[in-house]
Amino acid sequence: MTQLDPARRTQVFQALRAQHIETPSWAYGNSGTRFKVFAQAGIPRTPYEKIDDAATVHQLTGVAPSVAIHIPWDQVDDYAALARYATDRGIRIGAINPNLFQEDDYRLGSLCHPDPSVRRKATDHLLECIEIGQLTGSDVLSVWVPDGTNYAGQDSITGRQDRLHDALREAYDRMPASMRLLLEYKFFEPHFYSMDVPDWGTSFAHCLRLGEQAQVLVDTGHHAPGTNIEFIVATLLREGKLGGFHFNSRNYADDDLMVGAADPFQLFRILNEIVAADALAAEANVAFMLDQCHNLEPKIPAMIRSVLNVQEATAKALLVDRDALRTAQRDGDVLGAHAVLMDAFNTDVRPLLAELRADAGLDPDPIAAYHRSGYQQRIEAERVGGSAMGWGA
Ligand code: LRH
Ligand code: MN
Ligand code: MN
Repeated sequence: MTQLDPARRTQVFQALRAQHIETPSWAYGNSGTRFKVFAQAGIPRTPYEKIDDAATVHQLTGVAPSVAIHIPWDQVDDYAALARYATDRGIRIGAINPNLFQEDDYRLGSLCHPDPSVRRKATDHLLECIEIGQLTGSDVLSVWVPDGTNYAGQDSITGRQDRLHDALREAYDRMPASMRLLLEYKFFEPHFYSMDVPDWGTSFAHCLRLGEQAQVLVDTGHHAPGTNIEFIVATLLREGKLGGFHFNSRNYADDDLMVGAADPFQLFRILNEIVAADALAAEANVAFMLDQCHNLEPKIPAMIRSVLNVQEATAKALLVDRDALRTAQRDGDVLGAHAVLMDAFNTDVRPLLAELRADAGLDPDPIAAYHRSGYQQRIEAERVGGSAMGWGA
């Protein structure tokens, strides 16, 4: 790597410090596949303990100051107290994720269900989550609509879109001005003929109708193989409609593996679009959230690894020589332009990030620091007899 001059180094460090990566409460709990959940030792027994784990990840990495929650998995009696608990530990509550997929009533859908009484129930849940957002100081309602059909003719595609719009409209109109509704899409699963929000275009269309506070959420694992996700990201950024990410890796479907594990180059290409559009800092309002399940690996080190992976991809994207890239692109220098990107991608940014952490008074190696901290031994000793929440229930 060519040595960064001091001014450039400061710029890159500032940009890296400005990026916040949100971890998901559910990734601290036990998870598995539909075949088996392998329980781990030391798993949080309450939403409070999930916050403890998220705060630990933030303490060690310095860039994960918020945790997304999932309702009702993280249901508590007093949400303001939950938010205070988080603040006391140096983090805050991030996105509120409604759960529209675990009720018997939702067999034929939630917000799109043909029966108005089921739609009412699902819409009320969104309203409840908006209230929870207000109580916890969250500014993001992150909606994934698991609805769809399994067979052609099962229901009216258009009718379902109309119902979806009506429900989202009601929720949107209830949100305070400080809140955003992020609409996540997923091309298949749990339904196998049609999903009601299968792609970014459908999400975008709904968000456009709803208004400025509605934006698209890109879960990297929710695309057909071969999809050019960075193209979607660039397009949404142009339209001011990129609300945020659910980062994870996938080899086959919605694998929810650690971000940057399966395809670090894809992650770099995505972050490259973010940096090119100057959308890294908090003011750009792009939420960098993780949405993963650590079925085999220990949860907290896996989460730290994931945060570091996003940070590494971001650092590489920041190292792209934008002037050289523009010149090569303007000159039609195909190989030259590509080489500019690859030079940045092939740079080992780990020493740079170690320096960044040392500057901030952090251990340069957060995973080693975690193993040395004794936290894992402590939670394994303390958290006995706890039941898993979410999928592990
Ligand atoms: C759906 C999804 C969505 C859910 C989360 C638990 O596959 O990505 O974001 O809320 O998983
Ligand atoms: Mn997701
Ligand atoms: Mn998913």
